[in-house]
Amino acid sequence: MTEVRHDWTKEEISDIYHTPLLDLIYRAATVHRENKDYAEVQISSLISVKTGGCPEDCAYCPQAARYQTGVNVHAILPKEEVVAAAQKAKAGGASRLCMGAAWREVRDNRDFDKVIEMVQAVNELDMEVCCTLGMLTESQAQRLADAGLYAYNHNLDTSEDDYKRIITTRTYDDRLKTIENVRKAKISVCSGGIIGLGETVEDRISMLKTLSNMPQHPESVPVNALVPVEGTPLAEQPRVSVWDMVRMIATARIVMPRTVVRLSAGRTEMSTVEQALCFMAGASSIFAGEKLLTTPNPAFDEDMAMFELLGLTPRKAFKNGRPHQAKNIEEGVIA
Ligand code: SAM
Ligand code: DTB
Ligand code: SF4
Repeated sequence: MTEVRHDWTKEEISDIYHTPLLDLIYRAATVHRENKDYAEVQISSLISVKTGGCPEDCAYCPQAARYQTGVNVHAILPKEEVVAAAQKAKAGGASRLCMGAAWREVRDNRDFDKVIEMVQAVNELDMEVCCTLGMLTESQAQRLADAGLYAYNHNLDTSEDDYKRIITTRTYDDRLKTIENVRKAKISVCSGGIIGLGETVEDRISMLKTLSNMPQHPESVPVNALVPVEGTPLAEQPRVSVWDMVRMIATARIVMPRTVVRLSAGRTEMSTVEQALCFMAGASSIFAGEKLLTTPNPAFDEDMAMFELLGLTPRKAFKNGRPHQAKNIEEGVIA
């Protein structure tokens, strides 16, 4: 197994990122094989439990109230609808359901009580449950953990320096604080970013430095390609090249060798060949199901055909135990 480091410098990460492409893929694939069952891919399915009307100004997001994006705004879903979606996702091969809410932060109100009930209900289906609800206090994180939450998604999106260009209604420190609160509650941390926002390569490297220098690496790191949505300030951004996706995934794999690197938003624009390169470069997870939160994603059947073709198998739920039983990722206990 590769040594897990928390002291990567920008120069080191930059050298890795800029390695000639085939050498980079080869190195990342080697690290992947030394640390993980490379043919096993974790499948998460997303559901938006509260859509649109968000007070934040994230420049990429179709759910921000201030942009006219035509998103189908709705209040919190009934628990039954979420349970039905979880059952469908499980039948489609997903081991994890991730519930998203267009909130700036969690408030201690009836809606949070409803989310807690959803977490309990999905947990009872023997699925890993993940939430992405915005900022959390320590006690809210604990409440989610007590309800059986497995993971919490809270992305850094870009570098600390670039953050103000993308979001002005909260700070990078707010983001890091929530991640710390999630850690304290012994919930598995899912945190990554988006490429294609107009960031520089240095910004990508700087974000990977922040993630890989955390005292404990996030158990999962989603790498999203921007899905440009009409009405958002980033609607006219060109699509990122698959080579940038591959470089980002490979570099994340090398600097965080035991982490689950998720090939996230943007797959509808990618061919099977391009996705295969991402798996080769160390991706070990996807979001499956025909929708992400509000935008399209490949259907379960298409993904299963791809898995069959590439010889990949879906990871079983709770393969590495439950987070509160785990000691830490360095021992490869949870992911
Ligand atoms: N409101 C919560 C928050 O911001 O943490 C949770 C939901 S938010 C939609 C979850 C993540 O989705 C964001 O942090 C961002 O990384 C990703 N995301 C949103 N819109 C996207 C887009 N158009 N393309 C790619 N990723 C996107
Ligand atoms: C993550 O990193 N990507 C997912 C999940 N975490 C919540 C969300 C992608 C959203 C893409 C735009 C949309 O569908 O609204
Ligand atoms: Fe709101 Fe999250 Fe979208 Fe930002 S990314 S506008 S916080 S839903």
